[in-house]
Amino acid sequence: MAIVLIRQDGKLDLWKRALLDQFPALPLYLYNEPHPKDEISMAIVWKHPQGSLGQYPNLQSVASFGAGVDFIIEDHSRPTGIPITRVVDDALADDMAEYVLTAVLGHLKNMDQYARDKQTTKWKPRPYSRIVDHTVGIMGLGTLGTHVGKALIKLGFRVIGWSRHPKTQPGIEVYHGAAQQKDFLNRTSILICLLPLTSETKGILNKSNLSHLQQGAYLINVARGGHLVEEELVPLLDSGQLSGACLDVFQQEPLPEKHPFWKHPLIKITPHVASVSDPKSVVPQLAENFRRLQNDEPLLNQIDLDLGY
Ligand code: NDP
Ligand code: OXD
Repeated sequence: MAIVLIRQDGKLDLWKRALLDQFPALPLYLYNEPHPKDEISMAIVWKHPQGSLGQYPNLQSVASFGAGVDFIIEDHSRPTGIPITRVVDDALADDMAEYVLTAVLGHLKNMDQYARDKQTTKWKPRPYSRIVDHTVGIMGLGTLGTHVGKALIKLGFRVIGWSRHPKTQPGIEVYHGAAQQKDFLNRTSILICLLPLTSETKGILNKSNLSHLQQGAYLINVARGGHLVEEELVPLLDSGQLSGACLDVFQQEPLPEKHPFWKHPLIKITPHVASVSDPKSVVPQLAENFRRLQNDEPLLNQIDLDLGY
């Protein structure tokens, strides 16, 4: 039994070193080096080449290097029914909360506008809003959404959430399911998307749904680019239905140079860095799952294969 690491973003060696530093005996191969395909029982992947999982006849589990698994679900070359695991990690959740707090507070105090004013040496005080003026709505109240919600509550924000199943979360009024989506959106002045990308959530940030938000609402998408219908965003900004958007994820990454989002003054762009898996912190759960696989024990952080998250 052995592990193959598959990612194409230049971080393969970093992860290999991190795994072997903490677990020197792990039988580990990189996908772009010669390796015995029939020995591979676990693939750890991040945006791997689609179809590449089909080369491993004895694959027993696929692990995501991150929290999301959409790119694994999409790869139908993997053996059906094998467990898929994802990262659940305190550092990842803290990083996400810090990113979202930065975006939210920057929006309240017009920080993007002042950055633009600086470029034209414009001295122009602008009206700002306060924490008490806002209701933050979090779409996707799972591991990360809940952690972000708690951080916002600590600062005094009114926080509401939306999930698939009914749930109680102290300090957060939770809406659930399609039937309550509109009521949730109606109350929201700052929307944070922290949903997994699935067939049900694809395109959920569309003109119709975003039109239910409070007039002048602010959008923060830190989930996946596929949630946003990109061509519908600019008209919503230009009409004033949305006052701005902070986007960390895009349908195509890197965002193409000619994409209209780059030049739009009300769109803040970051290059998929809201929270990045930290090898030191994440390696123990990956190694533990390999141990469990070898011992035929249930794996940590498995997704529900039917729901796709
Ligand atoms: P979880 O699986 O813990 O939470 C997902 C949440 O979404 C749950 O509350 C779930 O509801 C809800 N949900 C799923 N489908 C629906 C639906 N159809 N209708 C309503 N609610 C739904 O995921 P995480 O919090 O760990 O991560 C969320 C996403 O964040 C990841 O999938 C990834 O795409 C993204 N991410 C982005 C990063 C970045 O740097 N930009 C970094 C890390 C993650 P319920 O609780 O009822 O099941
Ligand atoms: C993740 C991500 O899913 O970084 O972990 O997007």
